[in-house]
Amino acid sequence: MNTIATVPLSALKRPAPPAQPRWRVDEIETLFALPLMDLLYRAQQVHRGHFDANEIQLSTLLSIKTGGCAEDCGYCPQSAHFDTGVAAGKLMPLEEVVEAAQAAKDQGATRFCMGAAWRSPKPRDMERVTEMVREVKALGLETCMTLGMLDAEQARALKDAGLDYYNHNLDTAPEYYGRIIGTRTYQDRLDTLAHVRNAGLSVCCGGIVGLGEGRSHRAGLIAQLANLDPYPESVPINNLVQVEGTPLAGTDPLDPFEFVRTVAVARITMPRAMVRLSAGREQMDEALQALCFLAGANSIFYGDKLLTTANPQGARDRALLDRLGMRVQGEGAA
Ligand code: SAM
Ligand code: DTB
Ligand code: SF4
Repeated sequence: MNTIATVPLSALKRPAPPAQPRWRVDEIETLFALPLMDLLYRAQQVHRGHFDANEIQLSTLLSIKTGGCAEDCGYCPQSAHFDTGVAAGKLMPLEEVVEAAQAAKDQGATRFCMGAAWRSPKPRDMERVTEMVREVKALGLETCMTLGMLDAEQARALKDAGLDYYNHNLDTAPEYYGRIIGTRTYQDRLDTLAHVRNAGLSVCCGGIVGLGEGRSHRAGLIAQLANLDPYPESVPINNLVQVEGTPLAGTDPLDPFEFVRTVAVARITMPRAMVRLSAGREQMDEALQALCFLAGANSIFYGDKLLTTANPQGARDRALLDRLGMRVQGEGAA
């Protein structure tokens, strides 16, 4: 008797890997509510279980297409919906991108992230950005892009060109999202993330705080990120940089300790992720940045500019890491 024919197809499949434990929002709120010293202690324990706690990764960011974006993200100086003084530019020529990548490498960056202010790339754009990935990769740098929404085919094309990471943020909790962005839905973002994951790219996905949201929304954002299966390899935590002309300019700034808590909770719930202390460092003093590292942040954007706003000067970052006795990933002592 042919046993195969009588066994249901599902029984022939390999057993599914154990499901990643899901975080409930209330469990994450409980973490947020811990006394700060207890929260930092737990975050350090998790951090040291997976990383060298004295090592920081440097990523450099380049805006390859600035301003004039069709989306209406309420925090963003590059949206065409707001008058912020950021001029709409064209896609940067390949040679300039490669030059900037080489300069970043010379300064110690190991990852080069290219960002474009698009709703999503057009076919002509895809030809040009895949060429950029090939050339930057050939310099020996890890590559990351953030170009807006992708479909499955675009994600595969970027993977085929050699892209390592794709950055696409969930930004905030689903319940608060509609207050900030009207032109693309939360589900649109989840769909792009699924295409990126299915194409075999590593996922860089985080959010932004200081939008006037409450702690429950910050916990909701972390729950969304931590419950992605698998959770992102890289998690940027941005603190709102208030830009005149955006609807969010004038928002009450977030308590700095609440920012530190958000980093710590991201570390605890996503133990193996690189947690990146992203936008907002220029507005933080050095002691606060050190607290973020203690909370488990282990990556920063390095270079004088983010996309359109200021970032600390490279020399200042080097001096800070030196004072903290921290090393740069891929180098000797800082
Ligand atoms: N246009 C692409 C997109 O949104 O998909 C990629 C670039 S966009 C600038 C990447 C992220 O930067 C946003 O999701 C947001 O979290 C962060 N960001 C943008 N403007 C910011 C600001 N003023 N302050 C802090 N973070 C900001
Ligand atoms: C991310 O989460 N933060 C970076 C990167 N991904 C592309 C961008 C920060 C932008 C800050 C505002 C600006 O400089 O325009
Ligand atoms: Fe456009 Fe990205 Fe800015 Fe939103 S965050 S307006 S999609 S550049």
